[in-house]
Amino acid sequence: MRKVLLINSNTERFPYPVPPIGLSLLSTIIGKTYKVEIFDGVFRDAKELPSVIKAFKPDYIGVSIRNIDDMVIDNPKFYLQKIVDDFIFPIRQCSSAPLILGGSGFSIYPIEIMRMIDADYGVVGEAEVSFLKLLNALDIGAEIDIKGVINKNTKSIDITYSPKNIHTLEIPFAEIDHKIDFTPYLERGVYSIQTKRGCYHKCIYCTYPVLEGKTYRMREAVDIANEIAEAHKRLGFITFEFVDSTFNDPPQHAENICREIIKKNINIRLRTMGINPAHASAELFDLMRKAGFAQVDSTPDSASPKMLINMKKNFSLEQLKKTAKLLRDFDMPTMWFFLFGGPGEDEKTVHESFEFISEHISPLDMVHMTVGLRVYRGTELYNVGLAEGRYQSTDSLLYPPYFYISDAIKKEKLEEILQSYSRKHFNCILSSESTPPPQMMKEAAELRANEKLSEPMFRTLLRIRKLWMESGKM
Ligand code: B12
Repeated sequence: MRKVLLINSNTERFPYPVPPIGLSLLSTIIGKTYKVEIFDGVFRDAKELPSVIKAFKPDYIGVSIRNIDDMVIDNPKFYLQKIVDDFIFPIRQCSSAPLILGGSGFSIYPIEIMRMIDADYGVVGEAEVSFLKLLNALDIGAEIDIKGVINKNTKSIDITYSPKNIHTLEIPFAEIDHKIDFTPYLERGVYSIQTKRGCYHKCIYCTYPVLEGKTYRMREAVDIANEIAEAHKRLGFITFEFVDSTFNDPPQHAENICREIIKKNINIRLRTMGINPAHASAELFDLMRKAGFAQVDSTPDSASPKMLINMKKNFSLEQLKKTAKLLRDFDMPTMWFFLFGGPGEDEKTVHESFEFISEHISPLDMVHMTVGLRVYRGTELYNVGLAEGRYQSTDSLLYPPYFYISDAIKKEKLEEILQSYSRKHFNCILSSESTPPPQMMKEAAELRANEKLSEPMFRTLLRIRKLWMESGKM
């Protein structure tokens, strides 16, 4: 049996370590015909890689590139260079196995990254089918002509993956804990679950439709509940997190998933990103609470009626207010995300968002405020910036990361307003300042232990932040 080493090159542990669900899925698919091992860079030191390669002697090496940068405008973390230094370079030094790249970060910049990294092949987008085909073709020395597969000489590729007329998603259970040592994730991490792929929203800056396609492909609700129940049986009381672009779209899918989980009658904690206000309802939140949801992320990006239109959000301010009220009524701990600086943003629109934040968001909930929108090819914002002459079509925007900020407000003014707001509102935090200092983490951990708090960590951190701000410590 030929051997494949899959490497998770994501070493980021903020805001918490995320397990390699994509590699776990690939491992299940190719594991039927190949011997597979996953090296998980989140918790294993990349320095161990050469000895792992020497012992395992892989015929192929696949490296997953999830994060390129952290999308923070000031002092951005640029992960890619570290991946080259800590993973790619040592791999090339100790193995001549074909090196294959993939992953969501890679798929946003496939051509640029193939040029930057000395790899043999790259698989763009989801890879359950194409990666297996590539390995099979390499086994027999066949010509490589597979949709989504590129090499160093590829000049261009249509990165928009849009399967037509497919409504179901058939993927195996990821069984992440069978593929990697899951023990360290039990402390601060989550168990990732994907319920569908695709996104039909048109938010101008977003890569999700580019990466996953513009139509939803859904798994059966009962399968998702079974996957959760089985993992729960193996691991006990853990947090499961949905990694879908938006959780409650289509709404019936989300509701059905909750109903199936409720039927299992298991003690778990659930969380999700992407609560879309257009389809939030009391029925949905009631089901979510009963299923075990302990916290959600809500990403309206703005609460200015003008900006909701400019950013092509699919909901109105009224729907957003209704969602905020439902979240408070159902006492659902929520992390809110706002993106400031999109096309047309000015002082008035920023203040409109703040009006909403002050009046409708519980002070117990955290509000993340990001300055500037990271621009990616394949998005409408990219074309806006191009038309405004901010960059040329030949500029890659990969490094340094390019951020869009409306000329009607400019970076300095925007930062000044957000900073002054965050000084007055302890629950409003700039993305660039969102990593809690070690002392704050320590105090939060102590408070949780002493008071036996089971609330989400962000709420405990906000308590400490409030104390620090009131006592002038920050
Ligand atoms: C869910 C999610 C989150 C959740 C994670 C929750 C969790 N439990 O995992 C949260 C909100 C915490 C999060 C945080 C961050 N995220 Co995020 N996240 C996503 C999202 C929406 C889905 C990722 C996912 O799990 N997909 C499902 C799995 C099954 O797909 P996959 O991993 O892509 O794998 C498939 C393919 O890529 C491919 N593949 C993967 N690896 C390999 C390897 C080989 C060899 C091959 C051949 C193929 C292959 O095959 C797989 C199966 O088809 C993506 C956007 C997207 N739609 O992809 C952004 C995304 C990955 N995140 C991104 C970023 C930047 C971040 C943060 C750095 C943001 C921040 N400043 O905090 C952090 C980093 C967190 C960390 N510790 O790494 C960016 C990365 C691009 C970039 N700019 O660098 C993305 C692409 C969003 C974007 N802006 O476009 N994220």
